[in-house]
Amino acid sequence: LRVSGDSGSAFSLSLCLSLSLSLSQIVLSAFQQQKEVMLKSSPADLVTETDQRVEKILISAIRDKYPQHKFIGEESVAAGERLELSDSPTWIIDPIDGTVNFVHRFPFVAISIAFAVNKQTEFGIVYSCVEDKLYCAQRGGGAFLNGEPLHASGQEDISRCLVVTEIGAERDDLALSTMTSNIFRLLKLPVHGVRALGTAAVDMCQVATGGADAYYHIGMHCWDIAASALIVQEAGGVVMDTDGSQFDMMSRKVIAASSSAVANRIAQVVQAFPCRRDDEDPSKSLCGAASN
Ligand code: LIP
Repeated sequence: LRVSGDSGSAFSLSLCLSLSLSLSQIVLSAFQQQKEVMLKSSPADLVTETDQRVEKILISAIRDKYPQHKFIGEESVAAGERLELSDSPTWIIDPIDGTVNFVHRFPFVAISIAFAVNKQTEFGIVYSCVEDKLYCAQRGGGAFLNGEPLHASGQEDISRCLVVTEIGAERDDLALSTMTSNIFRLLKLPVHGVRALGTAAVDMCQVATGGADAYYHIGMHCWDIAASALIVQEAGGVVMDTDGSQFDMMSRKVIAASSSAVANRIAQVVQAFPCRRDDEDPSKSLCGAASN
């Protein structure tokens, strides 16, 4: 892997690469074990002791080196920590993306780490532990899979696209009907197919490899996609909001695609159900955005 940039960012990237590789050993040894499963926002939004342990170790190791830096971690936020993306150097962490997969031993689980300064992602890594696939990108430095350069497919014809999305953790009627009708409308375009791996981070990285031509999701969180969004952009892909506006990692709505033509065509077809922004006060009512 080519680590470029100033010594600070190069060291930070090297640090999180070695941390994710060593922490994957904890994920992999727990992967085969029986797990105690806890619920969060819905019966399908799971967390295990391993999620919490990996995040604690990761944040503690980074904080030792960078005590002034800020953190947005999935399980820290779940435990009540305030979620705020400021201009400060901030690490955005999903310790196990694909926790339902992890619980069921479905082999797509990833550690996702992004590093942002002035609200701009400087580098991101997604380590798919069971596959031993390390996706990585530095802003302006390209995207790589296990050290090999990545390039999006460049596909511009929606009828020749393989599209990836997610079922999500929502189980209310509106979210489920919106999610299924989005898939129905895409299949009727038609597109070649629709896939879902159960981890937003690895899903989105398939667009960077060219193995998929688009990914869209409503309801995911910033930690699911902060790293993979940069990986797609650095592989020559396009990332934007499902309403066609500029990508906003806090909006919980995203399209990543091989080209602007495909991204815009998907934005015309998919609708978003109401969901609270990641940086919105949890006590406030759900945000609007029932449709684009
Ligand atoms: C998961 C996402 C996935 C989504 C799940 C869940 P987690 O993240 O990666 O795309 O469908 O509902 O949000 O909770 O495993 O880190």
